[in-house]
Amino acid sequence: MNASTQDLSFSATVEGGAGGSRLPALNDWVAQVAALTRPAAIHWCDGSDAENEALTARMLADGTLHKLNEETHPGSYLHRSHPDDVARVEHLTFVCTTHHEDAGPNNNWMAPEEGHAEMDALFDGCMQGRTMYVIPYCMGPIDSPLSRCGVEITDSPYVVANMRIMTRMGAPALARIEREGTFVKGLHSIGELDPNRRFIMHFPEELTIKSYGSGYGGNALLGKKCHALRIASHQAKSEGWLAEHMLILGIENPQGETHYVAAAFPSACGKTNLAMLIPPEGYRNAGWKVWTIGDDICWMRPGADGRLYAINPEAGFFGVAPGTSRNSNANALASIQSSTIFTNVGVTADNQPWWEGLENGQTPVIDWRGNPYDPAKGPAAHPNSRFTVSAKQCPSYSPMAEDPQGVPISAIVFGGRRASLVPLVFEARDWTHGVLVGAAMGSETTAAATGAVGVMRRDPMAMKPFCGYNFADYFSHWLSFDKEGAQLPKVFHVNWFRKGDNGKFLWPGFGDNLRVLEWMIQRVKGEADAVETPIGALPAEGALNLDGITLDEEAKAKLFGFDRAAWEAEFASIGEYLDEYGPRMPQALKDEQQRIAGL
Ligand code: SAT
Ligand code: MN
Repeated sequence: MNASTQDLSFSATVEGGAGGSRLPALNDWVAQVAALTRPAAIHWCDGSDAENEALTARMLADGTLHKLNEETHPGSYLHRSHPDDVARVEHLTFVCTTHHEDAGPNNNWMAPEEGHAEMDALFDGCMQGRTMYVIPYCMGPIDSPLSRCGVEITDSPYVVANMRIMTRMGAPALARIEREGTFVKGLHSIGELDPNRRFIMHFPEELTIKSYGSGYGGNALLGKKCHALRIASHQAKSEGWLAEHMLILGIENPQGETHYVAAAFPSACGKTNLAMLIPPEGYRNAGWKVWTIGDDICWMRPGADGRLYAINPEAGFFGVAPGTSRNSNANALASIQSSTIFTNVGVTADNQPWWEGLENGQTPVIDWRGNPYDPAKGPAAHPNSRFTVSAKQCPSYSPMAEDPQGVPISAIVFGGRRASLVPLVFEARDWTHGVLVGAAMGSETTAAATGAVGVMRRDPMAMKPFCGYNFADYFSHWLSFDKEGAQLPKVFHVNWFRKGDNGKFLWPGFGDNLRVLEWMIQRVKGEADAVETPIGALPAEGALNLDGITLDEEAKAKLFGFDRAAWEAEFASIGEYLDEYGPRMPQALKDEQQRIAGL
């Protein structure tokens, strides 16, 4: 152990791994945090199986985890979070930059000194009697130049177990951190799990995160939204790359050619399903395959050939359980048959995990709160209940996901949940238009964050909750990629969620979304026809393969049509939205909005 770790002004048992690092800056920070939070023990995580087994045993003993049916779900556990702690809390999430303007109207802001003072008061003595875990992790393949490292300090063993699945955690990450000397500092405590003493604060200028009072997902697994999106988007801006809320998939055609697509959708809008798409039968028989690289986050940067190369910084999936079935996502279902942590799902009489839409013929007896299931009291699984599983368990996981150079992106897709107006698919005419399409994205809210569900809000590039700086600067950054030598992907917009007058979805979705992806790839190759409209290019009649599915006239008109009057109103509202950002909003984007607003 390094001398600086021994200089603690109080005594804590140090356990696990090397019990310290070779990096004085890391040891000093751990010592400072320990002096503030006063844990009973400090555990340096090495990521080993033995460590995981010991932690699991501890969590089974104290009720943090419940063992699920070992025969049907080997190595799998259920965690029930506090019922007031089941989703991200956007109103308690802050970006603390020196200048308020740098955080932008898209973020809650606090001055850094004030933010630190607020958080440090909460952290004062909060780990007494608890073990403090030090988790070195790497976002992205350990040997990738696109990857970035962090260290999360937490008093939640559930967080450790999840971080072990979601990131490359432990000894190899620590070795990289010791070599590089820099890392993102994430401090987390579940505190009292009191919603009135809960904050998620980001200090992008210091590469620091402080999160208190929640043990749930994106609030607590700091490598995910806090680091890989909010802090990373800030880093990416200064270093010339992009940190995005996007899935990445590969589409292999019958000729054996694979095209990679990155797609941004808000939380709980089907990213995991699209990333793990199973081609419809006709496509399967013809030899089409879909490969999963990632389901939530994409880091990309221009390569020597001018194309954008992308990695998935994560190593696992933190997917929404409800709705996951053999029909909707057989790959996800196959992935979660073993070694999976389920959070806030129901359980059956024989102790199997259960959620609405599982459609396996079983019934729940216990709900997500741990009470006897009573349909009158709501669903058995919380609508934002989750599974945490290693990406390696996914049958469609691409070997290219581990490639340190990343995969070249042929198309970028933006999409939201829009019951009306927005057709199934359209193509932006160039990069600037594509950035506007992303900036103008709207979607109806979901259960992934606390608050009302089903309310339409602007969610540019699905980054509203995750962009760590002013959206106006973010759009400028996006526009800056269009420079000499760039071979940028084509940009598309999709809407799987268009409804008919009867309130039912018009497009079958799921596997059939491959038809839309096929059209995009054909457009990339210059092989498919389109009709130009002011909002972009729509598939020409017959250009998108509809063999084997029936769409009535209303569906065809709404999925492939363009309603001029309704879009005029939409563009007026987009213009108002851009104006909210004042003079910082890039003129090129405003000009683009004006160009189309005339229709
Ligand atoms: O809880 S998370 O933020 O990790 C999941 C999501 O909302 O996308
Ligand atoms: Mn997400």
